[in-house]
Amino acid sequence: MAEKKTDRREFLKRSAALAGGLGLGAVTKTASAQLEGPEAFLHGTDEIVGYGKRSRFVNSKRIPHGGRASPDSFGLDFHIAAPLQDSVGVITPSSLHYMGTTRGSYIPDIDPAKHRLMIHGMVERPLVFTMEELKRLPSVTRMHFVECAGNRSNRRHTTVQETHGMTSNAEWTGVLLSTLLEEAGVLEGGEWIVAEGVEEVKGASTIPMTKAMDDCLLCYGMNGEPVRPQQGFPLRLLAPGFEGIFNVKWLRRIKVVDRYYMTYNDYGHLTQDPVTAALGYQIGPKSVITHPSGGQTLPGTGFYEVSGLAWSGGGKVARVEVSTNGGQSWFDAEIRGTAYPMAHTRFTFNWDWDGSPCELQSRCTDDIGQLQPSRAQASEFFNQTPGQPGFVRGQDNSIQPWRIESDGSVHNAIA
Ligand SMILES: Nc1nc2c(c(=O)[nH]1)N[C@H]1C(S)=C(S)[C@@H](COP(=O)(O)O)O[C@H]1N2
Ligand SMILES: [Mo]
Repeated sequence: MAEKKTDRREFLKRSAALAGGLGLGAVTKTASAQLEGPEAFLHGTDEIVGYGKRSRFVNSKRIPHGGRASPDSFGLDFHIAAPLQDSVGVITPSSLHYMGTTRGSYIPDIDPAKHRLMIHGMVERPLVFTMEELKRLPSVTRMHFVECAGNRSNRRHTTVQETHGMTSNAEWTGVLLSTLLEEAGVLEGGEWIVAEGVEEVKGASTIPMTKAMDDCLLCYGMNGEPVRPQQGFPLRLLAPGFEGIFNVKWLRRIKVVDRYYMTYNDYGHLTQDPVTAALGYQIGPKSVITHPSGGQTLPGTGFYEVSGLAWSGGGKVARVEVSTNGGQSWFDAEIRGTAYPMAHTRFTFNWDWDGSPCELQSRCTDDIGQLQPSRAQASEFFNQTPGQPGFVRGQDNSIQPWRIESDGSVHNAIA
């Protein structure tokens, strides 16, 4: 009880400080305008009663990634980026979740009643499951991000959707892969699994057994409803924190094998050692400010809540820092809500903009102590040709700078 009272008093004190000290007055200057009624009323269409739809005044949309049309002239779908600039909280709505297909795909239209998952290879008992059977098993629900290894920022990108839109975060529900592997009984020497989707290129990936037994999930649920067709309906593999490509969609087969298999997807992951592989597949600690971000405009000086997302394939987000002077000094941002392992975590930073040009950056530290690198550090690490700018290969988890001009416009500040 006593604790509650203190909390409340603290809150009021803080609010007062915010209203006075940070110039919230400027934010509320339109409050005296005439209040108007709604334009119209929405009636009992299927959109209201059957399956809800967002307001027609909300038009946040995904866009094809990397200048490649999706669908292309053959009707194949390629990577599509999520509008992170409009995101609030940590959940990406299923309709806005980024979408990845390795080499372009027709999205399979699968009847869940006919779908089967086979577990075979180096196991005591090969097993085949219907979706109904999978749903009878003990389930888990977890928050996890997925990120494409091709989620890279470059100086031609103007918005955070272009620089970082190939990652999203959802609440996933399904069965732990370990539950099924234990049921099948992995034989001595079964060090890897190959997971395969139903489409022509099969979306196959080779994953170390330690990861498979640790936290891999076979998901049928996403954000409280069945996984969407674009995300792998009726069943997808989730390898938390691993590069997007390992999260096999439209999953139909898991084969336990004794060595690394060179699948179509694995051309970029040439390592035969399960431990090196597991580390190399992990997304590094990463963060980005989503507001203010490229293409947005600050309407005036005064108080702003700087807000962004942080994540890491190595664990939970432990700390996020924000710089308002191009990385010369750093201040702790506030972590909003719970930082879950391998999940987007929202951070905020109270900021008073004095109207002068400046550069905003954020950097993340995860709970195994990894710190997000600067762009120079990351590109030095990955660049095979010293002295050449840009990334030759490898993930880009470097710090994203946003420049604010004195007119309030926000720009990508990558040199
Ligand atoms: N079956 C299958 N699974 C796949 C792919 C694919 O082409 N086929 N693409 C992968 C890639 S490259 C990425 S980045 C992620 C994207 O997951 P999402 O579409 O749910 O965001 O799925 C992976 N799983
Ligand atoms: Mo991807």
